Amino acid sequence: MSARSVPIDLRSDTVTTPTEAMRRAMATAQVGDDVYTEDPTVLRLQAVLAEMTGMEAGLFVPSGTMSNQVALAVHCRRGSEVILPVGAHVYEYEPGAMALVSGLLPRLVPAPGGAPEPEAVRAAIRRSVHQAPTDLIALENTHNTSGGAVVPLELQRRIQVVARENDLPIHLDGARAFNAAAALDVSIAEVCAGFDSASICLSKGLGAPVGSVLLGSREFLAEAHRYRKLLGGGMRQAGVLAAAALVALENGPQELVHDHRRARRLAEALQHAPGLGLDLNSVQTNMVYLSVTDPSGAGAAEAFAAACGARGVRFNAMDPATVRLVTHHQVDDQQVEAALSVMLVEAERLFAAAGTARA
Ligand code: TLP
Repeated sequence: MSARSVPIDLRSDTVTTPTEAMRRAMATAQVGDDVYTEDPTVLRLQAVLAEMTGMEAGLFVPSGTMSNQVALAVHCRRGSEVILPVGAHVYEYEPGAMALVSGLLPRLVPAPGGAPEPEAVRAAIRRSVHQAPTDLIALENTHNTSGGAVVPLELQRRIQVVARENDLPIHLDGARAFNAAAALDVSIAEVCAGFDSASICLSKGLGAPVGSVLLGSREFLAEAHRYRKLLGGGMRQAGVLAAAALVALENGPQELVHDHRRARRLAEALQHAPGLGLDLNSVQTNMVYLSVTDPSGAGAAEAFAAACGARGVRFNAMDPATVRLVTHHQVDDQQVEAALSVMLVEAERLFAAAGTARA
């Protein structure tokens, strides 16, 4: 491996650092107090993203987690349920915020390809006096724990019909909606169409250092502004961050196909390695979820991640038997090849040799 390619960080697309162009934009950004809605750069970012997504307006927030949680807080009454796909980030990775902040319960619906069947969503809606009422349906596109799978737009529309028929709002966790748009070769507006609110992250594949934008109607966002403040997300001169996000929006979306190609390359090269397994169909964007088992059949994700990490190739164990690799614009083709050679050698060393010894 060349010195340039070490370390290679495949833990997440959140790990990117700001480019020179972003740093220049940050240094010269015009700013004001955003709690008073007086930061011109934040206002421009919100307007640009609202225009791109076809939503009425936007609100800049520090993170995707805050964006989702503010949306839930505005849409739902305390003690109600939110229908979510199994594995939804809102439930799995936002440390219980929906319960702690808004007093909400998740109603998880199986979602093998990233989104539930519309009829399963319909069946999950609660109305009886004996039950917590359903106040919201939320989808995630792309769906992280399904391997970054893209939810087909036609399926989104059918679930939106169920929401309308039941007078329920529907939210999109679009942390990686631009990846979905790139994979489907459609506009970001098409991915966001039909949702009452959508959360878009600038700090994932697009490469901005910080920030997400919550999109929706002006009325919805007026209330969201209050919850953002309540949660400590009033960032004052946030234009320095919005300036980087604007650069990310200019250059990031068209680059995502390269991240997707590189994830595919990783998946294809690793699929038959000892101890590793994956469903190639699930590799649709910039993520690769790999199963890792040692020769006894036990989960060995931590051991594999630690062995590769010690050689400069970093990725996360998501559970005892699964690791996740995520590509982003600061991992190039050469680094992908360098990462592969480390991973293939370590898989062979950890899993094939032990297998032979046991046989
Ligand atoms: N996801 C992170 C971790 O929290 C798991 C990652 O590395 O993938 N929605 C989705 C679908 C996400 O994947 C994430 C981040 C968020 C929301 C939250 O974004 P942040 O990290 O900005 O709060």
